[in-house]
Amino acid sequence: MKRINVSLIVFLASISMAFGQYILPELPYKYNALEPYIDSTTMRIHHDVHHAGYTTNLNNVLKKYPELYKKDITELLVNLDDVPADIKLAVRNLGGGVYNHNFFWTIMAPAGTANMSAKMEKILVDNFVTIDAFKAEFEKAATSRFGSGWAWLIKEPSGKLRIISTANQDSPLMPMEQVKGKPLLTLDVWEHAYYLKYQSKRAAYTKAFWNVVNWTEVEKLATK
Ligand code: MN3
Repeated sequence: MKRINVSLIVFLASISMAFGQYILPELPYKYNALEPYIDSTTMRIHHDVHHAGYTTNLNNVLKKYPELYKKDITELLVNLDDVPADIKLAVRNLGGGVYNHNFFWTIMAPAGTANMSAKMEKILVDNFVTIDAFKAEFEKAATSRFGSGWAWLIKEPSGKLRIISTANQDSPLMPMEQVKGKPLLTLDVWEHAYYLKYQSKRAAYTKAFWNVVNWTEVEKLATK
């Protein structure tokens, strides 16, 4: 069911391009589906206000250069250096916000519904020695990011998995990032992602996140 929903999001996103605007994808689960780890109110505000805002504002910024609507969001960010200078920073921030949230929702699932398979476990152990070491490094990337940003598990062009963090709405797709790769997993560490439930306890939010990772989706990305 979840897999179908993710495909549906991708399908709807491609339709939207035909109409010339980026669309806000629906969440692939209900607002309360990630309770008690991520609360319903946070999910509602995060998706309906923050993510919606990035999408609307990106569409507004691109009105001046409507040919850019033809690119899918990944293409827009990978080729950020081709974006006209007067809107480049806005596209970096808003386009990053659109892509990062689109992706973030798809790599989470209700607790217990998309557990880590033996195959996925082996991939992580091959790269990080133990699952605990993998989690510790990811948590460190999430908690040590100063201010707002994202923690990522990426697959480098060499095939090696690596953990990084990015500032603001930057992503590992963008040309200015020193370490680039295909995103496999991410965690939003902006305060709007956790403050209602966890207040300043970003580390507790980061640990709770492990309960709602969609390992089925992460494995699919890691193996294709
Ligand atoms: Mn966010």
